[in-house]
Amino acid sequence: MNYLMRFRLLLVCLCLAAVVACGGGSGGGGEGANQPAGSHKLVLVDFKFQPKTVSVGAGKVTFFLVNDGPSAHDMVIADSSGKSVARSTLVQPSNTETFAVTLAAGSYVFYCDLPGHRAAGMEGTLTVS
Ligand SMILES: [Cu+2]
Repeated sequence: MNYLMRFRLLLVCLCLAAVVACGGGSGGGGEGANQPAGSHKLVLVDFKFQPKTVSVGAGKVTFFLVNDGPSAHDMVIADSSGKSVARSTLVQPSNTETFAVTLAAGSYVFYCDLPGHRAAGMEGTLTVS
């Protein structure tokens, strides 16, 4: 394990600790939730992801999904063969969701799997290296 991976793991642990520490606090989640440190922000609107080209390091990856459109959306990650490897929960309009997934190096696509959304343009490419 190299230094960068150790650093990323440390960040993830710190994030988890912060989430636990805030557990009994003033609500959390939903609109206005803060982006976790080290996470990759993706904005979901009707009908696209912003950005639609994303590069991350291999290992545990945390996406911070922000639904800025009028419809609910989710995020599915599929490998180069088209096989789904992860799916976020449904993100309601004006809500945010933290979506953590462990990914090996490779080329992936991501998309919203609600009916018609991907066809309307709600997809992107994810490079893990
Ligand atoms: Cu969608």
